[in-house]
Amino acid sequence: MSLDPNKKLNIEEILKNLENYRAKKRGWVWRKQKPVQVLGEHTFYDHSESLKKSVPLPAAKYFDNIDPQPKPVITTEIASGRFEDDIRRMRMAAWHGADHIMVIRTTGQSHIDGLIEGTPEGIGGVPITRKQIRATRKALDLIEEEVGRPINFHSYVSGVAGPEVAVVFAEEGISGAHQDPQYNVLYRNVNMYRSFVDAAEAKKIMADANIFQIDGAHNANATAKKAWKVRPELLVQHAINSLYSVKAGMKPDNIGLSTVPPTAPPAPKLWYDLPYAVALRDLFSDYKFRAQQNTRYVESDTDEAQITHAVDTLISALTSADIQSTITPDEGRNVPWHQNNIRAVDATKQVFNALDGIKQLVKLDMDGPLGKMVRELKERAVLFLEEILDVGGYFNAVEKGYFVDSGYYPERNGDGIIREQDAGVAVNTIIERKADYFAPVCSHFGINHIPDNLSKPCDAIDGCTLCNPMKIAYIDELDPVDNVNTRIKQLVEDEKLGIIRPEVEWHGDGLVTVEMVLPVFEEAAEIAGLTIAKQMTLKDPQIIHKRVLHPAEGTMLLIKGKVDHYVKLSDIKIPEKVEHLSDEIIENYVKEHELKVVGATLGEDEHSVGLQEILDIKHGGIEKWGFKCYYLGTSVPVEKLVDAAIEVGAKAILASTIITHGDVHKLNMKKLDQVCREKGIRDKVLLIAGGTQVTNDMAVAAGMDAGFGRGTHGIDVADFIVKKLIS
Ligand code: Z97
Repeated sequence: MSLDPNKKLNIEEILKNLENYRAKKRGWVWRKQKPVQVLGEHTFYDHSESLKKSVPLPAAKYFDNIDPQPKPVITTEIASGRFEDDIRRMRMAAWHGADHIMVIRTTGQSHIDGLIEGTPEGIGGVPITRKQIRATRKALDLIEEEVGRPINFHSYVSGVAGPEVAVVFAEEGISGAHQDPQYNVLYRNVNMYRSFVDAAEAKKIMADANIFQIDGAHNANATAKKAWKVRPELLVQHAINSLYSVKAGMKPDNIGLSTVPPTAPPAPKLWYDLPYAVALRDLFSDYKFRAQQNTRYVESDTDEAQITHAVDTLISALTSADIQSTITPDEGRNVPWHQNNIRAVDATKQVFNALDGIKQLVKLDMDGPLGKMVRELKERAVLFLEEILDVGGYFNAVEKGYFVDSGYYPERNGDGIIREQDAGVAVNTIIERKADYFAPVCSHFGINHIPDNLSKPCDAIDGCTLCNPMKIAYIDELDPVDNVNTRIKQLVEDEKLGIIRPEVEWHGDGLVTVEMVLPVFEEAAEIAGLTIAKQMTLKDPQIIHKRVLHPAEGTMLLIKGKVDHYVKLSDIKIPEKVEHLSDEIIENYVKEHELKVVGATLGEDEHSVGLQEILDIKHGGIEKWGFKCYYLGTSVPVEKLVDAAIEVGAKAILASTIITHGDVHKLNMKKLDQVCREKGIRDKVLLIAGGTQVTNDMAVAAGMDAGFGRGTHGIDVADFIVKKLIS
C-alpha cells in the first residue's frame, strides 16, 4: 500500500489487518544534514535534505519554488481526540516540514495507573492505546515514504504505568517520549521513590529501543508564577534527569533537554531568554536540545503568539537547537485547529529559512552583559545543587518545597510545590528484588540473575515481545459505540456521496470561524456579535478571541460556531484553470516584439483606477513585463482610441467600461469592433474590454477578443495577449 498524493488517506485501509501490522523497527532518526546546499539561486548552510513531496512557503513562487528544510527536526503536537483525524493532520504537517509528531493526550494520561489496552477513546480525554499507536505508526510509515523523510512519532512515558507504556512504545516503534521522574513527583503527585524506580526501568527500555527522550523541566516554566524566576531551577532539573538517564543506560545523544524561552513581549525577552539558552548549552553540551516555544504567556491572539514564537526561534537559531517544537498559535484558545498546526510549522520553517547561516554573520558578545548573565545563572544553579546536597539530597529538597518556588534562587518565597516522601500515588509499592531475582525479559533495569543455561533472559519463555514481535497480543477497542468503526461511519458516507463540509479538528465537523468588527465597546460587542452569529445560522457560537480596537470605537471578535451547510462535489463546476505563462516567456516575447498597447476608459465614463491598475507597474500591471503602454485617460471617444492604436502600432487596445446604464458598455464594445473593422485593423489588433460588470462571454459576444471582470490582475491580461499573439 502506498499513498497517492492526490487522494485522501483511506482510514479503512489503515485499519485493515491492523492486528497483524508491525512497525518498521525504529527508534529516533535525525534529518540528513546538508552543510552547504544550493537551491534555486541561493545557498543554504544550516539546512537538511529537501523533501520528495511538500508544500513550500507562499513566497516560494518567486524563488523557483524551493522549499528549504531547516537543520533542526521540527515538531508538531497533534491530538484531536480521534486518531483517525490525527493522522490526516499529521500528513498535512509532514508535507509542510514536520518530522517529529507528538501525540499529547487530552487526558492526564499519567493519572492512569495501569496499561490501557482496548480502552474506548473519548470519555474524559484520550489515553494512549496500542490500537491508536499502531494505526498512527502505520499511517506515518506511509506518509514518510510519500514525503521521503523518516518521521518520528512521539508520546509520553509517565505516571505509575510508565514502564508498561515504555514497553508498548518499544513494541510499536515509537521514536521519542517525554520521561522525567520529577514530572511525576511535582505535577502528578506520584510517590517520589516509586517515580524514580519506575523511571530507571522505563529509561532502560527506551534506551534499548533507541527512543529519544525529552525531559520535563519546561513544566516548571509553564507553572511558575513568574517563569523567568525559575531559570536556575530549570538547570538543576535538567541535570538531575540527564544524569539519571545516563545511569539507566541512555546515550547522551538520545537525551533531549526540554528548553523554553521563559518570557514573552512586552517583557524585554532577550535579556532573560538568551542568557538562559546560552547557559544551558554551555553546561549540557553533551546532550541534545529540544527548544519549545513559549506557552506560558500565549493568549488567544494568534498574531501575538506567532511573533513570540518567531523570536523564540531566533534564539534557537542562535544557540543551535536540535529540535524545534512548534506550538499552535492558538494554544491560548485550546481549540485544536488543523490549520493552526500547519501555520506553526510554516512559521518556524520560514524563520529558520530567513536566519540560515546566522552564526556566520552574527556573533554573541560574551564579553558584554550576556557573558555576565550566563555566568550568574550557572552560579545560581550550582549553589542550588549544593544546597540540595546539604539538606540530604533531592527527596528532602522536594519535601522542603524547593521546586517551583517563585523566588529567584537563592531567594525563596516559600510557595514551592511540596511533596512528602511517605505519601503520594502508589506510596509503599516498591518491592525489593530477592537475592535470586530473575525476570525473563531482556530489556530490564538492574540485577537480573539469568540462569547459566540461557544466553538471554527471554530464552526462558521462548522469546519476549521485544525479541519476538509475533508474541505481541492485540486487543481491539472494547466500547461498542465510541470506537473508530462507528466514528468513521459519517466520514465514509460523506466520502461516498461526495459531501463537503467545513472542518476544524474532525473530518467535516461543520465548524467555522467568523471574524467581525463591531463599532461599539467590548461588552456590547460580545453580545451583539453572538446574536449576529446566531442570525447567520451559526450553532453554539463562542467568542474565541477579541481585540479592543478602541474603548469606544470598536471591537474585533473571532467567533467559532457550527454550520449544517454542505455542498456536493458533483454539484460543483470547477472552472478550467488558466495556467499563466512564466514571467520569463512573457518578458522575452514582449521585448522581442516591442509590444505596445493603448488604453482608455470609453465614452462618457470618468472611472480610471481599474485600467491604470492593469497598466501600471506599481500594482503588478502589464508594464512589469515590458509592455509600452499609452494611457489616453477617461471619457475617450472610440475613434480616438483606435486612431492612437494605429499611430503607435499597438497590438492591443484595452478599453475600460465601468458605466452600464442602458447597456452603454456593450454598445461601446460593439462600436470599438466596428471602427477597427472600418479602419482595416481588426485582424491586427486585440480588443480587450475590462470593467467590474464585464464578463468574458459578454465581451466576446460584443465583438471583443476577451473581457476581464472584477479581480483581474495585470498578469491575466499580459498572459492573454502573449498567448494570443504566439498562437
Ligand atoms: C511539550 N507542549 O511539548 P500527562 N511527562 C512529561 C511531560 O512534560 C508531560 C507528560 C508526561 C508540551 C506538551 C506538556 N507535557 C505538554 C515530562 C506533558 C504528559 O501527565 O499524561 O497529562 O502529561 O512538552
